[in-house]
Amino acid sequence: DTWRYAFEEAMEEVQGKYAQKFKEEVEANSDHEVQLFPFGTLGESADIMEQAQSGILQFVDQSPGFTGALIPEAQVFFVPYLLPADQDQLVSFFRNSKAIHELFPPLYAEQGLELLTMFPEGEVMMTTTEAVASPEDLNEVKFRVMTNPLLVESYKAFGATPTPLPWGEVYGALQTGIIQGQENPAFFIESTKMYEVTDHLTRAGHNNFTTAVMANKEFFDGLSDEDKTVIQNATAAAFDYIIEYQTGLTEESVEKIQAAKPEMTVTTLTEEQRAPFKATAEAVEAKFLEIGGSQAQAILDQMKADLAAAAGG
Ligand code: 6CS
Repeated sequence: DTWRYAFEEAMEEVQGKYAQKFKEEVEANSDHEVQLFPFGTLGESADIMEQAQSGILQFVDQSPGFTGALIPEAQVFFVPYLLPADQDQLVSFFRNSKAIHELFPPLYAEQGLELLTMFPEGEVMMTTTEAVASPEDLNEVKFRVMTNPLLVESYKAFGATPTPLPWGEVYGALQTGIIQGQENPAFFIESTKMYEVTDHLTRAGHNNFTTAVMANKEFFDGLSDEDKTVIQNATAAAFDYIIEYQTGLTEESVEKIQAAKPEMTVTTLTEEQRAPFKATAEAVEAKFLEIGGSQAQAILDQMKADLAAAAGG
């Protein structure tokens, strides 16, 4: 039989690479086939999630950036400066986090989803039409964010006017001036040519892009133990692969952006410049506890314990 798997990016972007590896592993170790649906073939993130919940799709990759309304606790990934900038610590967190492996799965299960994995896609960077060195520079800037209430709050705290939009509308909205900024990992800014419609790239170090892969729960629960093992092994192999795949990807992508558009400014904010952005974290965290669902406190506490463990402390 054929299992259908949709994701939010193109085939040669990070989620597509992950999905291709997952497919390869499943097909090498079972008689099942996996059919891949990249961004645009079945709709926006919200559409593919609905299709996975209803069982039209067996697998879906949807980032917490779009899962906020469904699972309010998943908004925790938008508390700025919560995840570490250090790649080894970040990977260790994703591998070992009790929040991810034990606390989140029941929350996804309530929505008819079997959470298979979460993985990082890279440092999030801002691209804007005017240079950004401080929250004041974001004043009056209509800044596109994913449709996640806490991400909206975090950009409000950064001084911007957050504008939640599905991905498919972002390029056009920048082109026509409806918005003047957006954030994404470098590989995605490069592959989707966001640099064509913005002029300044800013690294505030405030986040890493997290994504999640899920199966329809009824489908998953109905599988034989053997098939469940095939899926779990494919998930683990694809996780290792996608971490390895991303080695050097961020800096290579920044270089490609600069080569494609030499006049694009690339600015890594200094610790001093980051300070006012970092100062917003406490208020955004408080907001998370307010709007992050009944398990918000438990998730945040566990995340912090997991992050401390990943930091070796
Ligand atoms: O900004 C977005 O909406 C998209 N960014 C990435 C890196 N992946 C998918 C998502 O839709």
